[in-house]
Amino acid sequence: MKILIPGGDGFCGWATALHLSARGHAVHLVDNLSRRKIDIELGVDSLTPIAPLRNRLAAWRELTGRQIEWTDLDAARDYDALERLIRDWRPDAVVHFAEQRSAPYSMKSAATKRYTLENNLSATQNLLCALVETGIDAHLVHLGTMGVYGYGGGMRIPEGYLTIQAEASDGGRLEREILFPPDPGSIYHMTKTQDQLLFYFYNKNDGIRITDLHQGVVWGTQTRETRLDERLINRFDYDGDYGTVLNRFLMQAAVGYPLTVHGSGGQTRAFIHIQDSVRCIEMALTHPPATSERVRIFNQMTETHRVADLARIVAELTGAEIAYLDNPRKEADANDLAADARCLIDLGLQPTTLRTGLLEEIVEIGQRYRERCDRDRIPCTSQWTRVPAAARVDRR
Ligand code: NAD
Ligand code: USQ
Repeated sequence: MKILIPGGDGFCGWATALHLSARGHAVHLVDNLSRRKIDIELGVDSLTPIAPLRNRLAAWRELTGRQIEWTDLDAARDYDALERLIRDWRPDAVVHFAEQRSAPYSMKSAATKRYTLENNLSATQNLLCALVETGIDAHLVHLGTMGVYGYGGGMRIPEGYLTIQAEASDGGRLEREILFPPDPGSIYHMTKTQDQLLFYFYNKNDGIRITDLHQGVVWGTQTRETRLDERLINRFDYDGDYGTVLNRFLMQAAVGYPLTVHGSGGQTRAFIHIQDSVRCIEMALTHPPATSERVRIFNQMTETHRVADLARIVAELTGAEIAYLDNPRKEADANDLAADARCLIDLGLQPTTLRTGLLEEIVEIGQRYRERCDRDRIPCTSQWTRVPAAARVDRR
């Protein structure tokens, strides 16, 4: 297959690009390096020493003989160049990672709220528009988030669609499947709920074939391919804006920093290892929806855990201390989370579990690169609201 990968220099995109290239697919990245530029803006850096993208690509070619191409363009703003690229290169599939993906960054300021919304929705709209205009029948695979569901609000979460019963116009009863009601918890998560409506519309109106992968928090760093050489190493975000919870705990344990649990740690979230994430994307690509099929939605997750339990597991493994901090976010202090995730298992996924991968991650990444950690960048400083915690109304 010829696979275009917008966002292919990022954490999930880079690992996916190498995984697909190793399996013989022709891969072409689109990335404007905005993520590396945000690191500079925030004064932070990946814990792992990531090579410049050109060096990464040259190393991959030198080690494997396989060539990955890259076009440096902004998928949200350079529409004409994007359309031209799609028309000329004629991809069979597009795997879309090109969005601003940090919830805390999206809540930092008016500028980051506006950037996140404009960047994410325009990138998605531009890709869909370019597929329509060029008439190229590529399968669009999008990386969405479990956060679109608001973590269920006590209901078991289906894979995208909820069956409802309603009164019919003739007074009888009817049954319908509708998109699960969106309930975003940040501007970033809201952009993903709005992406869903764009997909619904372009699929209905133009017959674009789309798979939306509602992914949980990704943990781990390396895959089989990124391990081949240090020039291929994947990024590892640990700072208060981009670091995700489990990877932060692993790094904090390695550098002797008390594990930063928000509130009581009763928040339950879905998780998946980066190696499983790239396999799931490959399976979605090799099982495309039929031409007339509605948007296909898979929940891309393998386990659910409470934040406090993750901290306890990491503390037991390493002897780390746990700190319970005021929660900078506006989110339920505790929630249950039960979600269907059969589709990818039925396609053959054999998950990496937390128990098997944690220690390896602490040693291979956390301890190896601990000198690169800037402890001042660990605290989460992005506040969801200016309303004091005691005066907040929590609807969930
Ligand atoms: P990332 O920030 O590491 O990578 C995103 C990449 O997209 C970066 O290389 C960035 O430069 C590029 N990009 C952003 N906007 C662009 C634009 N307008 N034009 C061209 N390139 C652009 O993020 P990630 O962790 O790899 O996440 C990738 C996708 O997966 C995101 O859409 C995210 O919402 C989703 N996701 C990530 C996680 C996770 O835990 N990391 C979990 C669930 C879903
Ligand atoms: N948390 C802590 N301590 C920390 C960091 C986070 O307790 O040091 C808590 C948060 O308050 C939250 C939970 O851990 O309750 C998850 O936070 P996170 O930063 O790991 O994840 P989140 O902000 O939801 O975003 C990440 C990715 C995003 C993806 C999402 C999947 O950045 O791109 O969409 O995970 S999901 O969580 O399923 O919506």
